[in-house]
Amino acid sequence: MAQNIVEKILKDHLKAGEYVIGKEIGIRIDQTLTQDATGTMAFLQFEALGLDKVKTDLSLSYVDHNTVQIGFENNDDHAYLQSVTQKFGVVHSRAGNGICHQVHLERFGKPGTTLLGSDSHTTTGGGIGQLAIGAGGLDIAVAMGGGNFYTLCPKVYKVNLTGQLRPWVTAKDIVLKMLSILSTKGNVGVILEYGGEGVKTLSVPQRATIANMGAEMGVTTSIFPSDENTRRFLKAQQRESDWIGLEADPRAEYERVLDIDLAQLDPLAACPHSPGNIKTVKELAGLKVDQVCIGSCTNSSYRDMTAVGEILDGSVVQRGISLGIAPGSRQVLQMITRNGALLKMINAGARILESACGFCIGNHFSPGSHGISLRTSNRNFEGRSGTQTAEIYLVSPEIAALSAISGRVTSPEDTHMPYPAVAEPEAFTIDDSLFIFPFETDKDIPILRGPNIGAPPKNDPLPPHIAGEVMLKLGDNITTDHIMPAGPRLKYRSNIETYARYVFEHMDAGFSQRCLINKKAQRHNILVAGESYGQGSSREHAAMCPMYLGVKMVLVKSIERIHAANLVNFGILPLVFNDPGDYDRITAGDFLEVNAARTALESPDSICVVNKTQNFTMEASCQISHRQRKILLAGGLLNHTRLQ
Ligand code: MIC
Ligand code: SF4
Repeated sequence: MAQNIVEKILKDHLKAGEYVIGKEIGIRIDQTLTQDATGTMAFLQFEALGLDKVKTDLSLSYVDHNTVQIGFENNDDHAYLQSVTQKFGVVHSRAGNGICHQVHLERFGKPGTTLLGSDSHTTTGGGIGQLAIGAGGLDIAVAMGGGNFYTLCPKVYKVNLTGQLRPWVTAKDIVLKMLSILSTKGNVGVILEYGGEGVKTLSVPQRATIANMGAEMGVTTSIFPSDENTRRFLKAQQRESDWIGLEADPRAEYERVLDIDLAQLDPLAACPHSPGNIKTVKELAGLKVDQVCIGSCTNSSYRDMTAVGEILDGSVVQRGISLGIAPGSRQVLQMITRNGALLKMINAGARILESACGFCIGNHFSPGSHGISLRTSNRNFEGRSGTQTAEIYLVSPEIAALSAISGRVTSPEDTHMPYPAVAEPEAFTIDDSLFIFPFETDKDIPILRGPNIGAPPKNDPLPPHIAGEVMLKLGDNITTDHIMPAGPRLKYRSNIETYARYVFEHMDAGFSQRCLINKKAQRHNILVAGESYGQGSSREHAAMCPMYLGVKMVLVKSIERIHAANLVNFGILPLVFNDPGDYDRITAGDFLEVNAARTALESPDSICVVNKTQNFTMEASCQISHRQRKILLAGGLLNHTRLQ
């Protein structure tokens, strides 16, 4: 039977379940990646599983998120990761080597294989024809131990690209166009497979930009064929032997087909405060800008950076604008040093930032109050930049660079500058000296645990009855950045007791205190929210810290894939209203009850929730698999795995 690319890879990796769309399947994972902000917990949990070595073909640990190092905490994390990875047979990419997704694409991504990463933008690997999925750290720990990864057998949408991009229209605009079609919600259980003649006009880094921001649509991942462009990229990375050809069979079937004519696209921008809020750059032209940030795992390749250098060449950044540029990897930085693009940036007055996540995660470079910041990254959630009142617009590197010179959002029609077409290099600079490759003899290496390294928190099995107060009633599109802020709090990722103080920090400063008081008095805490709860990051801390605070249940209109899995992994009951109208009948502070919660899970489509305060009942469902039900009953995946 004719197969699409997704089917080919999934069937080749199928370990549990049947290949039936919408049903849960377990797949073998060939490669894993972790980064420092989620990796410390992933490895602490791996240690708790009691295994002596990772069982994947290749596991990577990157240090790229917490490199600001104000105080001892980040450095403690790096030292822990360097030692723990050597002990367990994991390759470690040291701080300074670059952003995990960019570096992984350059040096390790392999077409036709599976990659699971504790970061939602692991999907970037789809650009090289890898089935690359983001998940919570505990899922990665299990996969590193050789366990299957469980996910819904996906609905596959084909994105049929035709034509060719016009000058100044970029890969970023293709994915922003996709966001304008599919939006940021309602795409749970979907994989996007790109195909059509237009694909041939896109290089691997351009495809990676598109696959990267699939995460913003909430799809499981996106994937491109592996073709001659892929082979050329791998050859230029001295990895041609990693290439295999991969394409859909001619009559492969898809759940849906979306057609995009590349020649019809315009430069686009995602406006505050959602990656799905799309306008054309032309519509925004003239808007005064305060800051421009170029980089992040979406747009920091050699090609992007060289184009930026060309645009900035001979100009100086407009007064009043701060331009920060973070090349995506040490390889990119080395190459733009050699080709002169870096000097052009420096001459233009750009502030050259470390090859790391930096501004993207609000680690530094926060805009001023009410500042307007143009960024090439993938998320513009309110407050994520570190400034609650800032307004972030997401654009291509080319538009960002043009606007940094003029001080206003600039549409290419308003300049006479020729478009800087940059060719992919024949050979990338290969220097793997910042990777630490483990040796057999590293088994006895001591693990370094500074005071910032805590332990994974423990949880009890799911209680027989859940009864508690609605501690917070939230609206639609609550992101994991709302739940568990990053920025200056990132350094507490390895220390749950401290990090938990900041849950919902910017929405309700007293939240964690109130929860802890209830927990002490043995009362449960409950959260109520609207559509698309838990969008964004894969950070399992957005479930782990609420668990630590005694949150036992969330009741929402809909929930995003990674966060839903994380809630189950940490023993929190995820319930979805059967009638979304019931959401309006609940007030914060109401007392809710689910009687006989453990047995109620046996009829997961109609679980009765009683509102004791207002005296009415509602029905909700718990859309999880049989396997997940056991995890939930055990109080989370760690307990469940130990029981087994
Ligand atoms: C993000 O972009 O939000 C992050 C920071 O990379 C997260 C991971 C994290 O929270 O550590 C992600 O995308 O999963
Ligand atoms: Fe890092 Fe930003 Fe990419 Fe997340 S989205 S991995 S914070 S660069």
